[in-house]
Amino acid sequence: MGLTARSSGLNLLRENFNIDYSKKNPIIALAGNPNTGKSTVFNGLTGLRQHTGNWPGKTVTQAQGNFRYQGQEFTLIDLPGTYSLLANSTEERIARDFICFARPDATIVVADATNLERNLNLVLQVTELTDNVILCLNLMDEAERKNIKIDVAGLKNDLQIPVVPTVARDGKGLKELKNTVYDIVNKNIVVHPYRVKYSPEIENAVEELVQELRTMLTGIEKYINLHWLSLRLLEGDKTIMRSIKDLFLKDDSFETKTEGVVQTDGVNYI
Ligand SMILES: Nc1nc2c(ncn2[C@@H]2O[C@H](COP(=O)(O)OP(=O)(O)OP(=O)(O)O)[C@@H](O)[C@H]2O)c(=O)[nH]1
Ligand SMILES: [Mg+2]
Repeated sequence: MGLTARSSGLNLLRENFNIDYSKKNPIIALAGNPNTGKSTVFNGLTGLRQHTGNWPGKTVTQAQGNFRYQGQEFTLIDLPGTYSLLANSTEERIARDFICFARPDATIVVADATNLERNLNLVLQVTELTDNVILCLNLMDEAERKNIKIDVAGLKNDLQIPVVPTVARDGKGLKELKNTVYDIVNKNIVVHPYRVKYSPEIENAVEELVQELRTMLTGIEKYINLHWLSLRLLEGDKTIMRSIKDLFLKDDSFETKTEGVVQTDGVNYI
């Protein structure tokens, strides 16, 4: 099955998320656990040039703003604070769908440097979905106060993504953050994040499913990482196919065809 006219371009997909795409700015998403300083980073980067509304069809607030760096303008989207992208709540589904389908040009994950282990969970989930991820290690002053020492170079090396330490409340590190966004968007830095490797059984099942999805949803790999989608289907995520259907497909035969592929364990994904 081919995709319908609704999905004939990335800009059309982005319109589903109320993104003002008229300026053709690169889109930068800001993700992170609750209370890590996302809004402080957002305000620090955008100043007063921001606009708030709701995510389409949801009561969750959406903030958008612009910032300039080296003569280029970027649009920043503040995603709801989430501990994961497993779509267990409205907030998680919004964040997941945005990164998955609006395909931001870069995603900044704001992490609490005093609570790195918990925060890295989300970082690994985001890097599973997209390459262009920047880890913003915020609250570095608090970490220092608590005598927590972070091996930033080691972290960067392990995750294979840019890591920028910040104290957003004091504006520290924000210029470096803008510089990193600029470099990624303009391909001065090419990011290939570390990805968790699963057992051969899982990787083989994923590969089979990727082939099936490629045939079933012609052209979808332009918009979504099929390896990631297959993993979600294998673990029984009931929301992802609904999101794909809402955003991409009008064809009613999709449900039947999808069931044929992914209903082997009796779970209905629609
Ligand atoms: N010490 C310190 N405090 C910070 C820093 N960045 C943000 N804060 C403070 O941390 C608190 C939470 O910041 P927010 O920007 O609201 O965090 P958030 O991630 O947007 O929070 P939610 O939207 O509720 O998830 C505020 O009191 C900020 O002033 C920092 O680098 N150092
Ligand atoms: Mg906030």
